[in-house]
Amino acid sequence: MLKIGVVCIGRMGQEHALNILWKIRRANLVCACSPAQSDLDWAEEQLVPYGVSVYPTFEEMLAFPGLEAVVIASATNVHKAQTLECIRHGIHVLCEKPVTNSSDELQEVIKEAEAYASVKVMVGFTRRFDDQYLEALSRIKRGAIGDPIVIRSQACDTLNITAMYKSYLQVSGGIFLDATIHDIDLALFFFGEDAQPKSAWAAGITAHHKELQETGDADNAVGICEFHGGKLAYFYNSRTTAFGFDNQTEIFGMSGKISINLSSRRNKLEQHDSNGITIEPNTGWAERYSEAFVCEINSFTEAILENKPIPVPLKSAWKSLRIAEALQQSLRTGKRVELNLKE
Ligand SMILES: *[C@@H]1O[C@H](CO)[C@@H](O)[C@H](O)[C@H]1NC(C)=O
Ligand SMILES: *[C@@H]1O[C@H](CO)[C@@H](O)[C@H](O)[C@H]1NC(C)=O
Ligand SMILES: *[C@@H]1O[C@H](CO)[C@@H](O)[C@H](O)[C@H]1NC(C)=O
Ligand SMILES: CC(=O)N[C@H]1CO[C@H](CO)[C@@H](O)[C@@H]1O
Repeated sequence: MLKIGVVCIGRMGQEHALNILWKIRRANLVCACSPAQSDLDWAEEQLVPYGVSVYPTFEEMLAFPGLEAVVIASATNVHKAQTLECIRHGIHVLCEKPVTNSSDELQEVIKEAEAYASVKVMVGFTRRFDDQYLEALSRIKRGAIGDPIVIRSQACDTLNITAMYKSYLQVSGGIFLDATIHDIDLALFFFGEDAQPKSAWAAGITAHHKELQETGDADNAVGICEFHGGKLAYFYNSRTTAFGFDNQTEIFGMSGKISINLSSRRNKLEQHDSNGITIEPNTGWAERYSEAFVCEINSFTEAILENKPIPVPLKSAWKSLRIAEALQQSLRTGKRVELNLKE
C-alpha cells in the first residue's frame, strides 16, 4: 500500500483525495493539507472520520511519518516550490499542471529529479488517462490508421464573465500555456515522445474578454506546430463557448483517422420535440474526466510500487511547455517561431 498525501484540498484536490480514499486499491490517503478554512471544514467531514490527518500547512503535512507520495493540487504559484520540496524529502510527486509556467524553471525541476533518481515525478496531464484517448493510442500502435501525420485538437470552455474569472485570466500565463498545453501534450502522446517540434505559429481573437488585448493574449486562438519530418499538429482553444465544455481530438493517419468525442455530449439522451432534437453538452472537466482522474492516480501508484517508468515523462512536459511558449510568443508578435530544442 502506498501512503499518499494531498496538498491543498480545493476542488481538484477534493476530487483526488476522495479518489485515493475510496477508489485506489493500492494506495491509502494518510494526510491532506490546505491553508483555506473552507477546505479544512470540508476535510473535517469527508476525510478525518476515515483516519486522514489534516494540516493547515504543507510543511506540517510533509513531516507525516512514513509519507511516500504527494499529490499537489494547490495554487499554481506554489507548484514548483512544493514539487522541489517533495523531491528533496525523497517523496514521489504527482503535480497538477503546470508545475511552472516557464520551461527554464521546469528544467531546474528536471535536474533536481535526476539528482534524486529514486523519486518519481509526474505532471497531471489527465487526458492521457481517459479511456477513449488510451484506446485511440493502442489502435494507432496496432497500425489501425497507418502512421499518424496530422492531429487536430481542441479545448473549449464556457464563457465566464465574473470578476474572479477575469482576474484569473490576467495571471493564467496565456491561452496556450494555460489551456492548449493539454492538447499539445496529446499531440506528443499520439506522435510519440521522439517527435521533435520544428516551428510554431499562432493567431487569435479577443472576442469577449477585450482586456486581454493589453497583454497580447486572446480568448479564442489557433496554433500550429510543425514537427521535424513534416508532421503537423493544430490546436483550437476557446474560453467563450455558449454551450459548455467541448474538448475533442482527431488523428489523421496514412490510411485512416480516429476521432474522439467530436460531438461533446453529457450522456446518450436525445430529446425530440417541436424545437428539433436536443442533446446535452458536457458541463465541465470534473464531469468529463472523472474516470481519467482515477486512472491517473492508479498509474502513478503502480509506477511507484512496481518501480516502473512514470507514464508522463517530465521531459515530455518540458517539450509541451516549449511549444506552448512558442505559440504564445507567436500570438504576441505575429511571427513564426523556430524551435531548436536541446534537451
Ligand atoms: C479542456 O478544455 C478546457 C478549455 O480549454 C480546459 O480548461 C481544460 O483544462 C481541458 N481539459 C482537459 C482535461 O484537457
Ligand atoms: C467562473 O469562474 C470562477 C473563477 O474561476 C469560478 O469560481 C466560477 O465557478 C465560474 N463560473 C461558472 C459559471 O463557471
Ligand atoms: C509565471 O508565474 C509567475 C509567478 O506565478 C508570474 O509572476 C509570471 O508573470 C508568470 N509568467 C507568465 C509568462 O505568465
Ligand atoms: C460523443 C462522445 O463520445 N462523448 C463521450 C465523451 O467522453 C465522455 C467521457 O469519457 C463520455 O461519457 C461521452 O460519451
